[in-house]
Amino acid sequence: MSRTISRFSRLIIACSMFTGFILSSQPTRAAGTGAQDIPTIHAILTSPPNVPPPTHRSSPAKVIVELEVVEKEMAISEGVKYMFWTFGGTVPGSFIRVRQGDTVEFHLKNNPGNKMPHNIDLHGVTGPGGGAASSFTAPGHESQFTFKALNEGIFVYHCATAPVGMHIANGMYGMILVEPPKGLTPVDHEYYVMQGDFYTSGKYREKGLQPFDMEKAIDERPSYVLFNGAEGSLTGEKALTAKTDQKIRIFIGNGGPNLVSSFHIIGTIFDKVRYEGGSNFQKNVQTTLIPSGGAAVVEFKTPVPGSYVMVDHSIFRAFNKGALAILKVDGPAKKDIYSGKELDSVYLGDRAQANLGAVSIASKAAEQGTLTIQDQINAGAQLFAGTCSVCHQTNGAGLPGVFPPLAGSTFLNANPQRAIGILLHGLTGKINVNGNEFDSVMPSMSQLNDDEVANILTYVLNSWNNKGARISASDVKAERAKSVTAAPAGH
Ligand code: HEC
Ligand SMILES: [Cu+2]
Repeated sequence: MSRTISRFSRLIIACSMFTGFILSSQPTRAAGTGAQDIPTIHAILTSPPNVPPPTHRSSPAKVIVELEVVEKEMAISEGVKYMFWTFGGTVPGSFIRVRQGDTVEFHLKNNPGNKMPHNIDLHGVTGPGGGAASSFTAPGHESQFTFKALNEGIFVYHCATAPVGMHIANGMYGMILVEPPKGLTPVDHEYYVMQGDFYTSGKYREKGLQPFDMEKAIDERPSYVLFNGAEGSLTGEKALTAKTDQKIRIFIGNGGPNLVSSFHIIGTIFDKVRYEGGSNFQKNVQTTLIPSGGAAVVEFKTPVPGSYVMVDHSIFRAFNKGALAILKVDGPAKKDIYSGKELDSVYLGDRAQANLGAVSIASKAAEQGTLTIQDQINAGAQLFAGTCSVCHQTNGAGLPGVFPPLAGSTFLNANPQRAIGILLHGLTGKINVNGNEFDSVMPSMSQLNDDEVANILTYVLNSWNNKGARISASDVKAERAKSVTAAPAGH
């Protein structure tokens, strides 16, 4: 689970491992720089969620930054691909760390395999365009410009090549930290997280390679709102980690292009927030606002172990567009502070799973035309856990008088195909299940795609003494095609 670090910094790490140094770059004397003979240093760049080590310097240096723009296809969600444009091969781009007073010699390279010209506007630069005009670079070329880091703070950088919104929407943003002269106070963990909104022509989680949708972007109707560029980039095995009582610092940015983030970590209170990335801080904060093209530094620790869910508290974005990440804190229970009984699954939904392995196996098999009923059942089991079990319970038994049982359900087994309509349109009114009357409301689950509905129902129909039918994605498609205004399944 080693996280990828840019080629350049891997080299540095390799060197420092051999020489036994901690991660820090080797200063050399700059030849002939005139009056000020300051050391020249190659910046260590890291991929998210990693942050380069502190500069540990008490005086300014000349810092060389080499950043390569790479256009590449990556997963934006399970079974969903997107052509990202990146600074350093990741979304967000490589993290840069310098010190106030440093002179930064910036090299922007545009990979020869790329199709588009790009440039960079760093919000930490004082000068027109933040570097944009001087860094405009065609594929296969390299630009160089130099700036002095006058102000300390955490700053967003982004591409500013027309159409600017499209370059940012495709993932072209990252952050540069300009340390104050005395550095930041030491902590146990520093992490790098950035939110972004994404506009695919398909709906949320619609499978396959999804093109960018300019109209949705202009209308500010994202299909995804994500931390670190992909759904699940910070959950399961990739969750951020810490131990109880450790000090955690997160550099949290927002690339936009459109949305403002209401950043919150469920179950923690930020001890300190450097709001808007500035030099003042606020104490004891629940939710902090991160403007588009802005950032904050949040610091906290937690004495209580468990999974902490990071969200954009504009909450549909978290549960229906992907803006959800996990911080896993290990350590002994602290019953005096919190009694226990974790409710992760309620918050996480289908993301509570470490990864949706069975779901991706099923979606690959469906693409290749080799989908078996067992693939569907496995995938359906994972999806049921997050989508249906809150009401119908993990064992399908339901709750008396409130949620009808799916286990051995006379209602379900009498007409399995009818259940497709129930999932797509919801169900209200009196029904009789296993001799008991229910008169309640099931909300529409129409956010599920055709494969998901088919797999969930196939799982349900083949579990808990149900009679074993199989539902296909084309059955669901046909049902969805019928007018949505048609009455839901009859009782
Ligand atoms: C928010 C709670 C809730 C969720 C989530 C939910 N249901 Fe339901 N479901 C209900 C309620 C309530 C009813 C009964 C509605 C009525 O009384 O008309 C129901 C009825 C049903 C029925 C018909 C009755 C029966 O027991 O056979 C089926 C089938 C069903 N749900 C399947 C599902 C599946 C599959 C999912 C997940 C995709 C799901 N439900 C998610 C609340 C829920
Ligand atoms: Cu660009």
